[in-house]
Formats: sequence, C-alpha cells, structure tokens
Amino acid sequence: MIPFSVSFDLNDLNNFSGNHIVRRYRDVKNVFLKQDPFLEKENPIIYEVFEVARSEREGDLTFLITIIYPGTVQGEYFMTKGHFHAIEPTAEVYYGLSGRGLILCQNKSGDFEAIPIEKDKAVYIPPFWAHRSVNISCEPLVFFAVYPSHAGHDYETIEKCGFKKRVFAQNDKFILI
Ligand code: S6P
Ligand code: ZN
Repeated sequence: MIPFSVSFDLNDLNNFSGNHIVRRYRDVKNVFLKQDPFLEKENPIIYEVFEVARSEREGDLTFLITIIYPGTVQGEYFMTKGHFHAIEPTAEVYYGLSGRGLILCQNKSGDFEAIPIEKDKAVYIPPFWAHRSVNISCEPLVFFAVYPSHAGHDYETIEKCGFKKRVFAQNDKFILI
C-alpha cells in the first residue's frame, strides 16, 4: 500500500469511494427494546458508515466516519448494533465531529461504561470491550474512528447477551436503564 488521503466532506459524500454501509430501521430494529409501526413503514436510515478499508492485514489501519441520525424508537435513542472485535485484543479510537452521544462499552466480565462523545472529544475503546454508539442529541452524531484492519467484527455475542443498559429520552434528558 502507498500513502493516500481521503475526503470526508460531509456535504459531498455522494462521491465517497470506500465502503458505504447503510443501516435502516428494519435492518436494526431487533436491537431496540420496543418496535415502532411508523418507523417500520417509513424504514428511515438510522445510521450509515463511510469506511476506508483497503486491507485486512495486521499492521494496517481502517478508518471511517459514522453518522447516527437523531430520533428514538419508542423513546429509546437511535444507536448502532454494537460489536466486539472478532480479534479481541484490538482497540479503537473515536473522535467526535458533531452532535452528542454516548459510547456504551462492555467487557465479558460484565463491566460497563457509558462514555460521552461530542465535537473534539476522543474516546478510547480498549481491547476486549464491545462498543455501541448512541445519539442523544437532536442533530446527527458524527464521529471519526480508526482501528486495526485485521480486527473484524463479532455481532453475534452482543445480539445474544445485549448491553447492560439502554439509553432512553426523558424530559429532554437521557437516562440509562
Ligand atoms: C468499527 C467501528 C465503527 C462501527 C460503526 C457502526 O470497528 O466500531 O465503524 O462499525 O460505528 O457500528 P456497528 O456496531 O453497526 O458496526
Ligand atoms: Zn469497532
């Protein structure tokens, strides 16, 4: 691989040349506590990822931006599916670009942390911690992330055991339940 740069101009992502992953309501509805008939019909985009992944080799890095749109499913804030890295001893760094959110982190010993993210705040997700991002603001939550290219994703473990806490809107604030 040779050095390169990529534009993440949020006003011009139509020309993005990497992996574009789009998750609509019906793709991710099972992660929410309740279901919503209106969202089922409209099937809006809950979040999307623009990822530059040119290699899966150990030593390389993959980087991306994630955009999580504002909204709730019956009061539960829009969020990502969440995952462990398949190669568990791999960390990740998130860097907030706009909006406000929480990064829910959980390890297999049952420890749980909810780390705030917002513009210009960096979040470190250590090896062995699953992570899920939640938009707790009324604008898109946008963050940059970088992680080892060989890490891979394990979604199944979180699908089975879930995160210890969910994030709901209550009186214009968030609560963890
Ligand atoms: C990848 C990194 C992010 C997430 C993205 C969507 O390791 O943590 O790119 O993939 O924020 O989340 P998820 O849980 O659907 O992959
Ligand atoms: Zn990750």
